[in-house]
Amino acid sequence: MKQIFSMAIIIAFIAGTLCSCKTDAISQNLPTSETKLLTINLKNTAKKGYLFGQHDATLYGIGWKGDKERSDVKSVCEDYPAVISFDLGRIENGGTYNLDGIAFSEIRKEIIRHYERGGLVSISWHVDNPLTGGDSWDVSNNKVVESILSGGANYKKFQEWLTSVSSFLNSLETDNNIKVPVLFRPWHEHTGSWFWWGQDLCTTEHYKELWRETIAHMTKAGVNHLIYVYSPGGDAPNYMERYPGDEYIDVLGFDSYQYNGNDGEEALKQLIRKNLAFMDDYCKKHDKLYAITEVGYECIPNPTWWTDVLHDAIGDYKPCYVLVWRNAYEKGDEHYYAPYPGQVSEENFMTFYNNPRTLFLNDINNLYKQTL
Ligand code: BMA
Repeated sequence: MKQIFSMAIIIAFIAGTLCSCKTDAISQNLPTSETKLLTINLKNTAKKGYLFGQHDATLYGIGWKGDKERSDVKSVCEDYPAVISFDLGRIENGGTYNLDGIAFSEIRKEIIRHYERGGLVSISWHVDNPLTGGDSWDVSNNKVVESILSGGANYKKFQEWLTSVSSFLNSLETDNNIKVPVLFRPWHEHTGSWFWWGQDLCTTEHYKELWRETIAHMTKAGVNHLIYVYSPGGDAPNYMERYPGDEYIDVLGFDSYQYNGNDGEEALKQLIRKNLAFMDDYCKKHDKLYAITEVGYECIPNPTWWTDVLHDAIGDYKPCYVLVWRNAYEKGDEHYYAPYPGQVSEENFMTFYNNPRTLFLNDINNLYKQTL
């Protein structure tokens, strides 16, 4: 954190955006210097390799929950994932715990802690259905999005839900009053129809408006430490159809998983290559970053999956980060995406870890030191 912060000062100073501009920056909702720095660092690290990430990595793992300074990835390679993602689902109801049973106070602590280690943080939001009272996966009604946009019957309620999110985001502050920059990834996997904001559940215009109103709310609430991430899911032949626009999005991504056991390997590789090829081309032309925002093979039964499938599929493309989903503590050993000691892909994960193109926490801290 120290290195990052010092570098933030140097860069911000060079760009002439520091000191007396701080108050102005807040009133105009310009991104904080740390947020601008994060974008610069992501661009720089993407030239060298991709940051490895995992969802909820330090909150729990297989056979444990809530242990301090622990992560299954760390137990395997003695290093933390460079990126850790967290989810705010259920914060909208004023609840104490998120949809996976983790207290928001713990999530806040871990976010700040990971930033202080030098790591990056991403946040998704599996938000409940504001019209039916069901969860994110309740797709029983195709008027939900319309109902929460301005003019809709649930507009006010949804603005209050957004306030719960913006208040939480604004509370992500270190003891030195630095707001932790966040890769914010709402409304994900909308190209499928499994969430109430999905493809068949709203129109293109309503989906784009949902993004615009979300960002407008954040801006009004003074949330100026977000990097916005767009992440369609699955095959997404219509990847750009509902893209809100370059003025709203900083990072393009996609979510994709291996299904059908080892037979699904080729399908996943092709999907990864197809999406990376598209994003690489688009992002070069539009000066954007791209990432694999979620990927994985549940329970990783292929002992060489890390090198032979994931890394092989990524090839020479330059996503800035690649993130696998959670090691669910509450599902026995049936729902996990990173190895833990004794898991069949553990050894291969070490080969993956030792590849110079995969970047973990120690790598970013070393890279930033070199930059200084
Ligand atoms: C899904 C699964 C669920 C979980 C949700 C949000 O992919 O892992 O068990 O509730 O993500 O984390």
